[in-house]
Amino acid sequence: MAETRVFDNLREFIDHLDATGELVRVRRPVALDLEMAEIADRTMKLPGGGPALLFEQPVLPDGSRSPIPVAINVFGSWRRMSAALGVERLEEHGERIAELLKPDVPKGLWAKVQMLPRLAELTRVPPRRYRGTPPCQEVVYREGEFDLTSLLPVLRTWPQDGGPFITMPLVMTRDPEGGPQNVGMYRMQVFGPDTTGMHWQRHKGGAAHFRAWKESGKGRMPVVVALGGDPATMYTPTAPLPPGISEFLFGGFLRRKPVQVATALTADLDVPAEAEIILEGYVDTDEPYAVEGPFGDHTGFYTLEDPYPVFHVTTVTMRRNPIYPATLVGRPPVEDVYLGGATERVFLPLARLTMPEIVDYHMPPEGVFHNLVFVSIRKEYPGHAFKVMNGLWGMGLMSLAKVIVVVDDCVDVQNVQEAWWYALGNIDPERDTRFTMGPVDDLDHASRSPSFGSKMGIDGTRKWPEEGFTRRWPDLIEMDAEVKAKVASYWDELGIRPLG
Ligand SMILES: Cc1cc2nc3c(=O)[nH]c(=O)nc-3n(C[C@H](O)[C@H](O)[C@H](O)COP(=O)(O)O)c2cc1C
Ligand SMILES: [Mn+2]
Repeated sequence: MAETRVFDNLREFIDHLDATGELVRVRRPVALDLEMAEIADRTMKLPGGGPALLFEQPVLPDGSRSPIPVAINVFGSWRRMSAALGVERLEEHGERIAELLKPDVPKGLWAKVQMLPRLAELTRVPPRRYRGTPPCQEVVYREGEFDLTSLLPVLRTWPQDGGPFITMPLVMTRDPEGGPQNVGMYRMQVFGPDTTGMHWQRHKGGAAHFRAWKESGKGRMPVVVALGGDPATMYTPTAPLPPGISEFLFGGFLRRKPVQVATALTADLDVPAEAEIILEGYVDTDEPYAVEGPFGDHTGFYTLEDPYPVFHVTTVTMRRNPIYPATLVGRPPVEDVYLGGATERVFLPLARLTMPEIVDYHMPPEGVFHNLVFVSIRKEYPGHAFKVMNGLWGMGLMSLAKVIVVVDDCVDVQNVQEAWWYALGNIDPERDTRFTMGPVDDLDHASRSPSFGSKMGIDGTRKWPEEGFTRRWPDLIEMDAEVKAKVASYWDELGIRPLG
């Protein structure tokens, strides 16, 4: 495994991107209202995802300059996403997880000794408490001393958006009974000087905690939001970790170095000590919801107005010279392709734990994560493709998948054209598709009711006689290995190249 750098905070990561030619500093003043989003969108749609951007002179809606620069697209390429997670290839983390999940304790002393590094990795994982005043609490604004609408350079990204939205927050909550805290990335619409929306959708960790607080009758639920942190930790709230698995623990695992945490000033919640900005406050479970949205969303459509809880900010802490991290959410492809892509690679071994027949899966950007999942399997029995679909529809946030297409292991599902070619050629549509029902993503604007709808499974595998296929199934075309090798040996001499 290649040794790669571990970054302790966002500014170190940005300096690294600057030094390696992955960052463009935008020095001219750029309006936070729509203009910055247009630059970000043009950048993210460049081949390979474009560079990271640091806007040094964000212009607030009243025409004044914010002293806080805005970082966008820091995760927006495979190279940057890998660097953020401390690896050269994202698959390395999948391999590390697969290694940890191996159930066998080997026999023999030497084999046991060889296992030790695997276990030592885990002792380096739990978060550590920062000693002294953490960087994220260098400056403190108490109630009445701040106005979010001018303090933070928050973007309004699309013309019909209901207002400015904080798009890259780490939202920390805890169950009223205690236990590990959750960290999720849920957008926050800035409503006023000290209030925002809290857009945790019903299937998410924050929403589950909210329901538990409401049931407990305890009223105000403490919520703390971090902006920034080390880049691995900044990614973790986007990952579909099972409930109860700590994002900070996972961040430490990815970094191979503990996440430094500090206790928030007003709540029993931990924050990444190296964050740029912290918003502390509460959601009052007895307060009526407020209208959130519309918001130009991951789907490429606007998510319409919907009622969501209100986050009251009572304290803001920050570094002396903070950087404000943001992302642009919108029509694909944007930065979330790489955040979601990292999750796809890192979580493959977990899917394989219960379904070892899965060779690979892929959620292409045009499917916006939940709309389309390609899966390749080693088919071993009749109906195997349907077994795998049903398994995926029962697995965490994968349960939200709208269309699942299963193909054989010879197909590279990362190659979407290849996956469609194979699946479409192999189906008799009536025989090989099935519909079922289940929870769907809250962002789905087509489902019959919010967050509930139908699903389609497509069995694109080679059909077996036991599945009722009585005709002869043809072989795939493949050239003889010998002939291929012969032509390959003199191919370059022929001068056959792509035109212009
Ligand atoms: C840029 C970005 C913005 C997101 N915004 C939201 C959001 O507003 N609401 C939401 O429920 N999920 C949102 N998500 C998805 C969640 O972060 C994701 O489902 C995560 O797994 C939730 O973590 P949890 O299981 O701890 O709740 C967003 C993801 C990204 C990458
Ligand atoms: Mn979680």
